[in-house]
Amino acid sequence: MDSRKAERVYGALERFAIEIPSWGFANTGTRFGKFSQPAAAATIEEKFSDASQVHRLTGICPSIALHVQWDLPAGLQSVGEIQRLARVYGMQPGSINPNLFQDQRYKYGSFGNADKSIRDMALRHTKDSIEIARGLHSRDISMWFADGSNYPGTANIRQRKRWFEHNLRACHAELSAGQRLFIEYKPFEPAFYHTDIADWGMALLLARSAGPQAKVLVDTGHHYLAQNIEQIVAWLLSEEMLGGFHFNDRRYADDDLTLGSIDPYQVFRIFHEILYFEEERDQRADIAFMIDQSHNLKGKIEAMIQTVTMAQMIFCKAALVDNASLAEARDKCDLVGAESLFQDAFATDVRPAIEEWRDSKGYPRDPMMAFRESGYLNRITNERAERNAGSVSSYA
Ligand code: PSV
Ligand code: MN
Repeated sequence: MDSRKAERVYGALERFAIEIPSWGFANTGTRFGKFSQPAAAATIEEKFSDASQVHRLTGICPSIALHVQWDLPAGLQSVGEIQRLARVYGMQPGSINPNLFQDQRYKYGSFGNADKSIRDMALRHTKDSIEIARGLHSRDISMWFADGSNYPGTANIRQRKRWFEHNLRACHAELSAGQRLFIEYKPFEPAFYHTDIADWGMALLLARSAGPQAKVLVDTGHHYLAQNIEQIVAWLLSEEMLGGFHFNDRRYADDDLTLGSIDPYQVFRIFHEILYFEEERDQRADIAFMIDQSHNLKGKIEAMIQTVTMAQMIFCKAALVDNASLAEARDKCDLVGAESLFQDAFATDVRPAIEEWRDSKGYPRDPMMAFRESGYLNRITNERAERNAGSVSSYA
């Protein structure tokens, strides 16, 4: 690799960080069954501990996303405990995710529920979550709604839109300066006829109506097959409405597969849109990179290490695209030339450069091998196996 390329990779490595989710370390499953893992985390302390291993070995995941109901069961009263764990494990609390989908009262929706008392309850929970975020110095509140309907004719779609607009405005009014409200979309599941926030256009309109600190969150698994996600990213960037990502890969729907396991080139194209935008503006895009995966079969910590190192590698490849030459090729309608710039960057082996960077920072050259040799997995398996055998707690 020539020195100009090495410099680009180094620059990418110096700035790349990605948030990992607490729920990626807990036992989860499919709706057909749960296969409990003996080493899975069951307490918030165990989740912090496991997440800190991923950061210790890679150096690129300093924060952990928290789901309020799962990780702060006492709500605001749990803030002190999270602060303590953050100190002990050297992990910052990251995005705060209100839970508006598990309580029995949300059977017919949260912000879209026809019952005002339930819409109000959902609003209260979100306001509490914003307060929790403030207490933890977390910048981002990430909203995902399961709201929708299963049968035609059963929901007043326009009325529900108004209810969403109303409550999201009320949430926005609670934000401190600097905080952000992310609105995530998803085409289907758990609702199978209509979902209130089904795509990026709906999320964008709701974010715009909520206020200037509301932005769209793109979960890569939340698209119809064959949808051009990097185009959505480019449009949101140009509208200054892209807040962050939930990265994961999928083959069919919201499969929560390891990032890059099915289509690494798509991740490359997404990263390239961001880096190109930044290069043109000569300014960093203010975007939160986050993982949203919970593994049913793979070992959870290993899967997370595999994910974040994959993200790092693809980000470096995307940084290799020579955007000046790309612009020239595009202007000349040199299609093969332009496409080759993508393909050559994607095909470049950046692993030796990444290993050198890790070495220079005191991180293991091979984080996965270092994890396997660390004995951590054996230790937590011994500590947790008996308890985990007795309970198959799950929420995904
Ligand atoms: C919903 O599928 C989702 O992507 C939301 O971000 C939730 O918070 C997360 O998954 C829970 O696993
Ligand atoms: Mn998500």
